[in-house]
Amino acid sequence: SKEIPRQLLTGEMIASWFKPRQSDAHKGSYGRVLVLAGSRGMTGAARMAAKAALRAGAGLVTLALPESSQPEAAAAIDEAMTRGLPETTEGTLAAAALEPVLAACRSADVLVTGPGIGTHPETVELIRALLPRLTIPVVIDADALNALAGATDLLAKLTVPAILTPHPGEMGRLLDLTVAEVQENRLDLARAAAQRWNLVTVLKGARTVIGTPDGSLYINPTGNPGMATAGSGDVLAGLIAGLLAQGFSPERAAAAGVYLHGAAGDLAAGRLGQLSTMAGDILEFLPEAMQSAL
Ligand code: NPW
Ligand code: AMP
Ligand code: MG
Repeated sequence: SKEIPRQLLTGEMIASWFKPRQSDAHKGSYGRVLVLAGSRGMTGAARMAAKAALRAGAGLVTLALPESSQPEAAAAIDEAMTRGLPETTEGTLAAAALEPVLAACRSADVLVTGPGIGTHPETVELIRALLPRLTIPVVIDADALNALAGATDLLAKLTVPAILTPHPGEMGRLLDLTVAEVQENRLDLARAAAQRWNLVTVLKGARTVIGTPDGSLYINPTGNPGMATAGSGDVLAGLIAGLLAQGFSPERAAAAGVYLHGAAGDLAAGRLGQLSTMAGDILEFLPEAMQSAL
């Protein structure tokens, strides 16, 4: 893969993509993010994605989750609006959530979905029915990626810009490869997926690789193994969605999100140590990471 053009992300590159806020800006100027995430027992993933979208600077964030989890989610996050959706007896998103989700999408600029939704067959059905009907850009993470395993033809049917954020396990499920096979071929696979499905593919892990539909690749130098901790990826998905909602192109939202997420993880590990770093700490250090990069 020596001949593949690739670029190492730099702080200067990222900084040049951010524009100062207009003095007459209002929250409507910075986009509305709909976070479709969470299920009974995994509401933390949903909250962290929502908080990351807010930290990224999105104007309005709505967290939509199974109705029995709504009170708990609402109590733990002040800034996001919440919305309860039809659920299965197991407290996961039901297939009947499709119309309410499409309605919520009509008042959003970006959707991020997958963190903590689980793999209930009805949830899988919902995600598979939803994606082809979307009219807003989407970040597809975690169990929304798993819902596409064996149904990747749906990705070719997307009519909106999309960003996939698989870890090596999720990438393996999508492509029917082992984790080892994914890791041996990270650059080629990220690029091939991006080109095949005409979307941005963020293949996570040490040195995250970002493939774009035009065939170019970015490699991220930030981050550390302290970020191999529960919820780390959920923060990244929300962060990218928050940037997308503010008008970043999918390529730049993905690249800037990955870079800043790693930079926040590096600050957290510097202060707290790699062992003790938690995903919530990545969220806490995001402002400092953004201020030092920008
Ligand atoms: P192994 O174990 O090494 O063989 P899953 P998940 C592999 C939610 N969460 N390098 C790994 O392989 C998420 O949002 C909720 C190599 C293993 O097979 C999801 O919805 C939280 N391999 C759901 O949980 C906090 C790697 O992938 C597999 C790799 C399940 O997500 C936690 C594990 O992946 C969590 O975020 C790497 N860098 N990374 C909450 N508080 O609510 C992964 N693998 O089975 O998709 O499980 O990622 O934990
Ligand atoms: P997830 O597995 O979805 O929670 O995502 C994990 C996040 O942590 C991704 O953004 C990874 O790139 C990041 N991460 C995990 N392990 C490492 C590592 N060894 N070095 C740098 N970043 C990592
Ligand atoms: Mg994840």
